[in-house]
Amino acid sequence: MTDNKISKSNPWWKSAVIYQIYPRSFADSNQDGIGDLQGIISKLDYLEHLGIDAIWLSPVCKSPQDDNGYDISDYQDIDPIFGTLQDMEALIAKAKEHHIRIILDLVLNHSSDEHIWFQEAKKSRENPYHDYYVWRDGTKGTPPNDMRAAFGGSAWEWVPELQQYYFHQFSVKQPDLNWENPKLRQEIYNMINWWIKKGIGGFRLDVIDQIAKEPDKRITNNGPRLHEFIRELSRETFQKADLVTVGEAWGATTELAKLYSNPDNSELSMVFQFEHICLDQMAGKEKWDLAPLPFLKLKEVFERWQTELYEKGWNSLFWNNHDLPRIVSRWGNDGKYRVESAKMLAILLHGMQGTPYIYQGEELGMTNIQYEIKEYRDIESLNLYQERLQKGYQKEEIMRSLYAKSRDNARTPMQWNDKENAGFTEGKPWIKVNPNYKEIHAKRQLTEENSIFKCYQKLIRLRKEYSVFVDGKFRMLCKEDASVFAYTRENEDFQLLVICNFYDKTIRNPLEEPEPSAKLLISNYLKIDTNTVLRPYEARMYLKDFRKSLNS
Ligand code: TEU
Ligand code: CA
Repeated sequence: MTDNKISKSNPWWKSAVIYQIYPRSFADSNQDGIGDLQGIISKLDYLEHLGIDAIWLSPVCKSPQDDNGYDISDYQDIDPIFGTLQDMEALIAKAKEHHIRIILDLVLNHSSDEHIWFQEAKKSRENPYHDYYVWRDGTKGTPPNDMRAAFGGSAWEWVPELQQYYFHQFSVKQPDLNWENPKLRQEIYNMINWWIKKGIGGFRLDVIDQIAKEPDKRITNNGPRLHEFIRELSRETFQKADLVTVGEAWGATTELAKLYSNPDNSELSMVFQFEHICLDQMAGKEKWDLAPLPFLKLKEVFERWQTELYEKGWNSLFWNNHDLPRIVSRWGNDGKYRVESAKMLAILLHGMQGTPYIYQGEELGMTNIQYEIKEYRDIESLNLYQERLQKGYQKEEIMRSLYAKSRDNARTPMQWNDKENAGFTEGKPWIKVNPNYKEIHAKRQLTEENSIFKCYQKLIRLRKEYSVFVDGKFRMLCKEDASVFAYTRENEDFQLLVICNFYDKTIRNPLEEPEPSAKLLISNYLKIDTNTVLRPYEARMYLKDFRKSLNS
């Protein structure tokens, strides 16, 4: 029975669960070693069985693949490694039959340098496309300033024919688009509306907080015109249809998130913010300099986001994506307690307010990888290795950073079964499969009764069953406890109670026995004999139904 309060006043995406697919690593249909659209179509049964409502597809548009598709050379065509436009149309149609919407990844901060706009733009300063990008005069060897690109090196690239530099926040093959130019903005809106007509269910907006850059002032994210641009973009495109939109915003604070996700729908549905991800990068520390994970800080960040966006905005809930290490290897335990800790992290996240995202393989508890340096494929990882070697770092130290944080941790092929290459391809995979596929794979977890997959499946089902998952008010419990993460969510009909032991030691349960009327909705241990202790990574979710206690 579904609680009918869920559907009444809320948009569909507030009770939805979204699954992210990184297409090149998901399923290969033609055995060239690269995942593709037909591969995804062949797995729609699996995804419907899991219960998800939408797929966020990492970029599949035409691209030289310098940054695995985040460098787009034609926004209205599909890259041949993934298939054709017909395959994309087939995916949209077939997914719909499985009640699944397709969310496209829009990369609007930059294009590929092989996009026709950039090819034209660099022909002359007078070319009509020149101003689609960000140029500055200068002299060779003396860039306008010392800004750095995210993947290493200067953010400025010299073009001798024009005697100008162009600006790129990511690789040299990803020139930044100039959003100050209204003609460029209009081209982007036309392109998005073309996709909306094709039946796209929503959009994920790559580094959207970086579009309003002002490099002369060293401004990259949260530029002065950012929200003006987003509101225009939304008005001209998204608001015309019933879509979900999620902006990637590394620079988002709760205050900014309330603007982005204003319930009046003037901007986006929600943003991805990264405060709970970058906890070890506080105080000027760089991503690659490893530091211990601060648990109390994690709790503080979640509490703040859950509380401040309540009725004023909307959260996205995620542990993983294609840029991040696997959560079970980061906050969990990918050895002895892999199953328990993966489920605990799922239960913890899925009880909160917001739209949960599951990154491919997360539902199986897939883990990080340790490659030899020559086996890495990611441009960021490879550039970092060279840069740090030159700076005099020890090889072992750099490898430790890559083991912990390389984006390739998330990009190993999906583990479907225990056959060669985990059933991902019969060809040679573009990136090596994690050798633990013999143990960790979908086929096994589909049959096992208490698998991680089954835990995710149940959490998705529960979200659709009880309105408290959507609108319950969050309250943090045991704030100062250094190993327990516990909270309640409450609306007029229900109270949800979630309690998790975050570490591998058995501890005393700081909470009192839940009332006998409270029902255990889900947990990660088979039997609960005693309430006085919490076992390693133990997680429990209880539901109190106020309607029942009224009646009885
Ligand atoms: O990522 C934005 C970004 O700044 C980081 O996630 C980046 O990948 C890295 O972690 C920096 O250390 C988005 C996409 O998700 C990513 O895959 C792209 O490479 C990037 O934008 C450029 O389009
Ligand atoms: Ca293929």
